[in-house]
Amino acid sequence: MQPDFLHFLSHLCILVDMDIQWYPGHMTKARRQMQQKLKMIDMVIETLDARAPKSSLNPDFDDRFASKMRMYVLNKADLADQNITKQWVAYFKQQEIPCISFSAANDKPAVLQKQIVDAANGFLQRYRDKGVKKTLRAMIVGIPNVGKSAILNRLLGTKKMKEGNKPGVTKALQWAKIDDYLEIMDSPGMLWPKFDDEQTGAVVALIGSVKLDVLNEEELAFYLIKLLARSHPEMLIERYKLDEVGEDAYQMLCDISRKRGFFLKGGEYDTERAAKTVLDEFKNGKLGRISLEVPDGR
Ligand SMILES: Nc1nc2c(ncn2[C@@H]2O[C@H](COP(=O)(O)OP(=O)(O)OP(=O)(O)O)[C@@H](O)[C@H]2O)c(=O)[nH]1
Ligand SMILES: [Mg+2]
Repeated sequence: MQPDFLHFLSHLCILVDMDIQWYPGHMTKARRQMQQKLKMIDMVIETLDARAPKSSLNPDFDDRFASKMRMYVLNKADLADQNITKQWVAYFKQQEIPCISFSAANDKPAVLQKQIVDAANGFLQRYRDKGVKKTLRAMIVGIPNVGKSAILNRLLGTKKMKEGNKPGVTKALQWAKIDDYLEIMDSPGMLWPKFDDEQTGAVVALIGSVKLDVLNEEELAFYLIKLLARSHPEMLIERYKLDEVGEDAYQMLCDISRKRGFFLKGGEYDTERAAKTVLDEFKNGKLGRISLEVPDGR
């Protein structure tokens, strides 16, 4: 194995270790509370990040919500590659899981609301047959920062639910009454105790679903820059006015520091600031529409 690659893998392991330590605490409590409320829930709306539907899919949910109607919302579709998102929607539909791509930032909520009600059609019909108009009660779930609260705000047409571009903003369960016949409970973002592989840890960090310390931020920025240098070099060149994109991620962070005027007091490049900037700009879609995963691989 190339020494460079080993070095790269050890960086990823730092990321993954950190994620494991971050899991307990409020998520354990949230999981217990969600379990208690589950009996009053008819349907579970699982929110995935459209840029990384595979890594943002919590493997614990299959068991935990096995008895409920399920659907997927691929949110932040405005940040993902449109064609790849279409492939993902087709992929989930093939597995007979209702699925819709959505942007809580841009899309009108009516189509999403209809999809939710349609996904529960058989269940609601049984009530209609008895002459009852049932209120559908759903719970929106997903890993942190995928836009659960933002989706509810979009459906409500208000800013009732607290949103923020960092993990762990929603701390408690909270009902959103969309109309007389649809109520959706917001829930805190949930991860699972251990990532299957290093890449999952890195992807989950890139979409802002785990908090990182400074060291990890620089490592993750290397990972992202290497990835983009291969898949979307033109976006790096355009955004950071680079002359060229090379193999050396550290060199590129130096180039970005120079172009942006990020210098430390002694005149050295402030690569820490450049790393933060690249990660933030990716998270907010400033580099362009980028999907990190396609249905049959990354
Ligand atoms: N561009 C874009 N940004 C979005 C979209 N949906 C949500 N956001 C932003 O992403 C960030 C996270 O959204 P939240 O709704 O707080 O995410 P959450 O899943 O509730 O997160 P936790 O409560 O921490 O689990 C916020 O800054 C939102 O404004 C979207 O569709 N597109
Ligand atoms: Mg939230």
